[in-house]
Amino acid sequence: MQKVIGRPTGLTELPFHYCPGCTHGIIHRLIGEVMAELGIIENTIGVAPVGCAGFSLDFFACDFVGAAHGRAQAVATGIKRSLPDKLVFTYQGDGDIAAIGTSHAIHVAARGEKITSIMVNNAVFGMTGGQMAPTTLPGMKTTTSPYGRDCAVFGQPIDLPKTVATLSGAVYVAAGSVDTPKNILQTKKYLKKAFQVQQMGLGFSFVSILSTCPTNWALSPVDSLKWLQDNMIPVYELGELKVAEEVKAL
Ligand SMILES: Cc1ncc(C[n+]2csc(CCOP(=O)(O)OP(=O)(O)O)c2C)c(N)n1
Ligand code: SF4
Repeated sequence: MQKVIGRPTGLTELPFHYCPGCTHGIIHRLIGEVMAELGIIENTIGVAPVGCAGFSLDFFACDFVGAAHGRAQAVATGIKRSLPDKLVFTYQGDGDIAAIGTSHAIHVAARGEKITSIMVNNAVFGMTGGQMAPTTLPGMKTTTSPYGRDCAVFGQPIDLPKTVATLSGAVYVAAGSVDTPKNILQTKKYLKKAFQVQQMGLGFSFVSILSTCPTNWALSPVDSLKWLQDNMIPVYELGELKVAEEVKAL
């Protein structure tokens, strides 16, 4: 029988060990496919911090470096500046890039570092047990906000891609989701364009992706997708949030 679909060459053979229904694996697959289609696996270096997102370094077939919590973009900056011909990307959770790593997220965008950052937004700190993150939704119950996020005390969620889009060195900013086949395919297009922007040396490219955490949301995999659709998509606008003039020609 002819094999019509298989694991993309951008991924290693190791089976994912994420919780059932966790969409980190879908996002991994998209990045693996994009690296294979662009023919860049051998020339790419990924950087992952800690968190469930940090497990990614086992799964991608390119070179990978582990960084401290929140510091992936600083490490990626150093790698890219010393090896400018390499394609360098970071793969970070929202708790990582929008909390402890916020300063890097702002400054790499302001400086226009020629790297690509991918933020996986599941609205909580996943690995450590589902604590409230800067991305936690208003009223959302987490292990550290058992009565729901009180925005009068903790402020409104940070929509990081929108903030990054205001900075001049960020030339491509997109926000995707992996809740439906349509959104998965759309997110793949954003990821591909983000890598192409880096190939062209145009500036900083950033893709934020809405993702599930069924374990910490205490929902089934299917209910998690529905929860993401009903609660996250109304808060976090999807689409290409910034396409600079030089990127439009791509
Ligand atoms: C300096 C430092 N502070 C705190 C931690 C504990 N820690 C490990 S993973 C993590 C949260 C990761 O959450 P997120 O970035 O949202 O990724 P996810 O697990 O959801 O993929 C934290 C706080 C750490 N390892 N190092
Ligand atoms: S804890 Fe959440 S983010 Fe981590 S693997 Fe499980 S479902 Fe995914």
